[in-house]
Amino acid sequence: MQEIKAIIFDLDGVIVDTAVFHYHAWKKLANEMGFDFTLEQNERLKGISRLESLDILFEIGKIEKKSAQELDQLADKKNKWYRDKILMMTPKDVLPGVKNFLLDLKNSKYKIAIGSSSKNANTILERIGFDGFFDSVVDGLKISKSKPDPEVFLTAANELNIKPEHCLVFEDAAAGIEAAKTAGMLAIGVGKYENLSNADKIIPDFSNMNVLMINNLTN
Ligand code: B16
Ligand code: MG
Repeated sequence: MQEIKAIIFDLDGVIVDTAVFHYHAWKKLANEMGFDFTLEQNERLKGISRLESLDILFEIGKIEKKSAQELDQLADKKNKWYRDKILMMTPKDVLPGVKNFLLDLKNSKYKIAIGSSSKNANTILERIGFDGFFDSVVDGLKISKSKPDPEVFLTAANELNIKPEHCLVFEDAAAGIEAAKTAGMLAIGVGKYENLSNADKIIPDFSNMNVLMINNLTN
């Protein structure tokens, strides 16, 4: 493995637990349309854009295709419920170990970036006190194809001026692991093996993570 020079973090489910807010909002929409939506089914939506997520939800609920205007209205509705939750976030919502690890990285040779499919990424970063903290933030507003396409991570590497093979990505979603690997980066899963079996390595969370442990992840 090549030397690691940059670390790219997914946002939802890695820095903060907003994945659960997405789930509750999609479940509420599914329930309104007359069907249930389980946590297991929600795994398919992680890292995927809002409208692509709605497509998958329709497939799960066996709902007939709607017009583009109706789809936008449903996606907006879900996004309003989701934003109600993220607007109440504070720096206390940063997941355990993440802040210390990020500070450690900032004080070392590594560049750090966010690579998220979310159009709400900057709102979340402001709420949790990480506004202006990262060397690059690539979110759903900067890309045209969401994960599993590698665009989000390749754009981050480009903004950092670091080659993809020198980048390590932390991801909680199967689609994100695929995106990182397609980009030619080291893909580290954060969470459970059953959802992240394609990752190069998996960590449960960041509670024991520090800069020295990056070497363990590259071997
Ligand atoms: P929004 P990530 C992704 O963020 C989420 O995992 C995914 O569930 C969501 O649909 C997507 O962002 C779009 O989010 O509706 O806020 O634009 O995990 O790539 O940080
Ligand atoms: Mg995620």
